[in-house]
Amino acid sequence: MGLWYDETFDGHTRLGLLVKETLFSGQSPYQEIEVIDTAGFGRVLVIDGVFMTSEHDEFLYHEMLVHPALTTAPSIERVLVIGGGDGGAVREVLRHPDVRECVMIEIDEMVVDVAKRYLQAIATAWDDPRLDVRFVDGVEYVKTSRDDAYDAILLDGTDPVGLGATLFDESFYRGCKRMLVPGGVMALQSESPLLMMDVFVETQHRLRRLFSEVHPYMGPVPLYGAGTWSWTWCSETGEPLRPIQERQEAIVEGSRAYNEELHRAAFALPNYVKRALKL
Ligand code: SPD
Repeated sequence: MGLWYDETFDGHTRLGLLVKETLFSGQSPYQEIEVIDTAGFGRVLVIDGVFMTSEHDEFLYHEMLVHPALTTAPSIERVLVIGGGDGGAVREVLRHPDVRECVMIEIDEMVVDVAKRYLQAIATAWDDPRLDVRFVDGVEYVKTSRDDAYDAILLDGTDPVGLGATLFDESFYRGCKRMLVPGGVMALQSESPLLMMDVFVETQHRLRRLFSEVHPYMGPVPLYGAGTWSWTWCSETGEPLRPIQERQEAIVEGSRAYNEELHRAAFALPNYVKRALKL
């Protein structure tokens, strides 16, 4: 039979991974952190019993969080990532040669330490001189940061329960908007419409009250919530389907998932989502 690790999504659905070995298990001041080596998904980071990222499918999540925003923002010299302690998002940000500075705000230093030790296949950009990692609370950071500080902001948080819930607050989004330059782009992970429709819809409503342009997009991430995942592109101006061609071409080369067609297709929403959003 072997040892299985199950994540229970909503009390009546779970995903189980066959564990070859538990590589790390520890308690930080904030959360329980584990790294398991699995037969199907390679090494998997688990926080408070929730699968966060896996060697096998992390590219599907991180490339789609980062590149729709960074190929469409007018400028991407200064980029902020909030969360993302596994390092996958900043790795993708720093593939863009136009990025001059990437600040990553992660509350839990242990997540980064663990990623550096056990998730080297995912977290490959720690030594990039453009990266500035700060271990502070994202909510506090946003409250105290200056206006117009960033060209693009990426929110790579956990699910909206416990520690991660504050990264879904309207006041937090308002602070992020204030930190964006005019025309800047924010993208965030916005949960699974299939499994967490209420959270997805409420998130869209909060964002729509703040930004003129709010565009959810979708893609597969087998590790999360029954496989269907969403992200949301937000800005005051512009639109997500007008990527800057040279920037996009440069990043498609070398991406495992992201390309021009996928960028366009991801913003085509299925009817059940359009109806839920009254689009
Ligand atoms: N259900 C898990 C959702 C996790 C989303 N963020 C993962 C962080 C990966 N960098």
